[in-house]
Amino acid sequence: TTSMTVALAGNPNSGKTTIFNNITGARQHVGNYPGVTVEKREGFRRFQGKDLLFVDLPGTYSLTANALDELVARNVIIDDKPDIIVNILDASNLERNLYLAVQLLELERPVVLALNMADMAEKAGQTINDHILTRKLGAAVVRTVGNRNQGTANLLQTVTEAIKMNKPSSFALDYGNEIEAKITEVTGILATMAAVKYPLRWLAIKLLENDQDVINSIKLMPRGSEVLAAVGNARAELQTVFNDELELVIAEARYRFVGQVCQEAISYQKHGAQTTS
Ligand code: GDP
Ligand code: K
Ligand code: MG
Repeated sequence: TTSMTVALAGNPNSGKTTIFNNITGARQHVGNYPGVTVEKREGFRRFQGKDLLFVDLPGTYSLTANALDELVARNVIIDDKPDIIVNILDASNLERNLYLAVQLLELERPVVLALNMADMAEKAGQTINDHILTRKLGAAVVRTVGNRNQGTANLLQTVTEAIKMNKPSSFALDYGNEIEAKITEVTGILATMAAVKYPLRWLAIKLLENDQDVINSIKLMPRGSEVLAAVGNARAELQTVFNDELELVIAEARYRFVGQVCQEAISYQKHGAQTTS
């Protein structure tokens, strides 16, 4: 029988490898991704009678085509289609970590959010409302403290349930009327093309961001030039509207969304008002 695949994604130093080790113990293998020197770490865990294959993806802050680690991380998700992505977040730096989370959610795979470093967030006087995060992002939230191996069983339970539900992320950040109109237009063209391996909305956004990796692969497809011409026109129009590079406008929309989520989901205790030491 084939095992289910769980990809661990997250910012560098969010505790991914710690949690990977907590889960897989000695049952792991380290190699490289084909053709590149990026480390590939895989390990098995049997849970409730099922074998789970865990893949520790390279740590990244974003999923652009400008960095090899980021490209490897997103291509594993797109090409290998892990049954679920577990996004390990440093809960004490939630805003910065959610910037990657929204990009993972846009890839339309099932996602579980693990708020790791829950101890550090508490020490900093932060209270994070899981329900608001789940409502805003459409993904289950669990808490872990990786270096104390806390929350591991709960994470495995939540992952197992999410695999059973097999519900791809339907998260869609609202980029505003002008950009959304162009996303719809480009998605419409992409939908009529054969054998596009990417999630279409994600692909349309990446093309509008001038992502060279997806541009290169679309170029090779039948009617690729038609799509790229439409994307070029859309970019030119939008850059006139915003008077700025479209990739920056799109990045700012993500930052703005993440900022709003944090404003709603995190409350801060006054210094010295903490009940724990
Ligand atoms: P990675 O870069 O995401 O793989 O992060 P690592 O697993 O290497 O962890 C980075 C550091 O954070 C290590 O020193 C871990 O021991 C520590 N760490 C991991 N999880 C936690 C946690 O929940 N709380 C605290 N305080 N430290 C943690
Ligand atoms: K590290
Ligand atoms: Mg690591």
